Amino acid sequence: MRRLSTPEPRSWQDDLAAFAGGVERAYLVGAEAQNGAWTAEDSLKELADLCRTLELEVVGRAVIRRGRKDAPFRIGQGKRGEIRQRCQEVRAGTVVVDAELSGSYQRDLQAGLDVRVLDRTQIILDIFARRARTREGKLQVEVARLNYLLPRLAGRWPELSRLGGGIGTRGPGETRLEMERRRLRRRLADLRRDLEEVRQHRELLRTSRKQVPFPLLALVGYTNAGKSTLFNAMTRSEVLVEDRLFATLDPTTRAIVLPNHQQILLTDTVGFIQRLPPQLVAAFRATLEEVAEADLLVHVVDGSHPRWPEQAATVDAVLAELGAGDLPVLTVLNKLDRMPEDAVPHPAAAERAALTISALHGWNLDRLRDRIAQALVATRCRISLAVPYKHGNLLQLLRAKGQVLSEEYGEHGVVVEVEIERTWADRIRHRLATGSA
Ligand SMILES: Nc1nc2c(ncn2[C@@H]2O[C@H](COP(=O)(O)OP(=O)(O)OP(=O)(O)O)[C@@H](O)[C@H]2O)c(=O)[nH]1
Ligand SMILES: [Mg+2]
Repeated sequence: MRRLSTPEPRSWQDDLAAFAGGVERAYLVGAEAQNGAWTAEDSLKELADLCRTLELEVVGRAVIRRGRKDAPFRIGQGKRGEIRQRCQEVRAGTVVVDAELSGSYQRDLQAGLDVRVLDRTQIILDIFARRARTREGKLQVEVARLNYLLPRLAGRWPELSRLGGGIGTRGPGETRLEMERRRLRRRLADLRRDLEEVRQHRELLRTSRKQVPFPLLALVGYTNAGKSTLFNAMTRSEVLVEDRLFATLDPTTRAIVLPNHQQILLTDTVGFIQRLPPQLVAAFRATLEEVAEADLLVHVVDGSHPRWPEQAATVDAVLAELGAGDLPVLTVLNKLDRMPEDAVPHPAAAERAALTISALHGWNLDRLRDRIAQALVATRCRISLAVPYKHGNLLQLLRAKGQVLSEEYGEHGVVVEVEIERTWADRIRHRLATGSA
């Protein structure tokens, strides 16, 4: 078995490269009463999928009891002995815990179990690191990983830190830790600066896209629900589709034409998951927030997943957190081909889902296109606005984004009656009110 209590301190670059290559055998440990209706077993199944995405071979699992739902994740001595023995029997070199651990508890467990211990957050961060393709995606993931690592640096060099005990002295351990922290903070500052540059460039692209008078529709949903498959089917593209979690990280946008000849932009986005690590939400906020700029969301749900209502509720919660909670949503239950024909529909299905489809087989996609066109009509409103002459560009925007019904030229400006997307009406009203034309 691999020894882990190596005295040689690992640098954070080693951590970033921790999974590069090699199949490892992993033993999973979950806790009861995890998250609302999710059972420990459901959550462990998802963790197993996450591990497989990293080519970790799952060779066993255990569930620990927890007194209270919000109690910290702790493995008692007896259970530790059991898990340690199981790991030896199944030759597992890694234990993956279905929780986020503090650095000190992770080290404590590692010593007690005599195997490498990883937590759920690390697994998700590593998947994101592998999946990131664009420069922005890569920078964001690295920021998230460094933010995970920073509070966990202390105690990494226990042999050395102990030397730095005396008042006024700075032992070599402490110095090493401080050095490492400084290095990390400097790196974070560099990354943030690079990100800012990339974002300014993207902001330009976004602004120019906004001049295009097409409604924007974003596909959102739980990871592996079939968003990219649907995106490909509707746009005849070949975005990466995989039976793996978080296949898509970087958003892709394409134009499509609806049956009523209306042209729209469709965006494929990153999937969500329960307990999405906060470091990732923070780092990806800018990308994720673009979802909030859509005119309509199509929420793709994997209807063949036993926990789809919980997955859908998770997606609702993340959307609300991103400020997209009020956008109009069209929910579709996907993977119709996998749903048993005689299954009794889930009570949530009728009230939530507008349509049942199979993105893979192209079933009901015509109906989906019609529903999208209808929903887009419903997102439009008729407004009358007085636009001062100095805001000529807003007048142009109104003409581009909406359908102008009448224009009356007065002394101070033009009174325009227009039919337009609600989101655009709000944006233009806001710009008129603040004078930020
Ligand atoms: N049986 C069946 N499988 C489907 C259907 N739609 C998608 N899939 C499969 O589901 C898996 C995930 O599909 P993706 O399109 O990559 O899912 P996604 O929502 O983009 O996932 P992430 O990018 O990871 O968030 C793939 O193996 C698809 O082939 C469907 O209608 N029926
Ligand atoms: Mg995808």
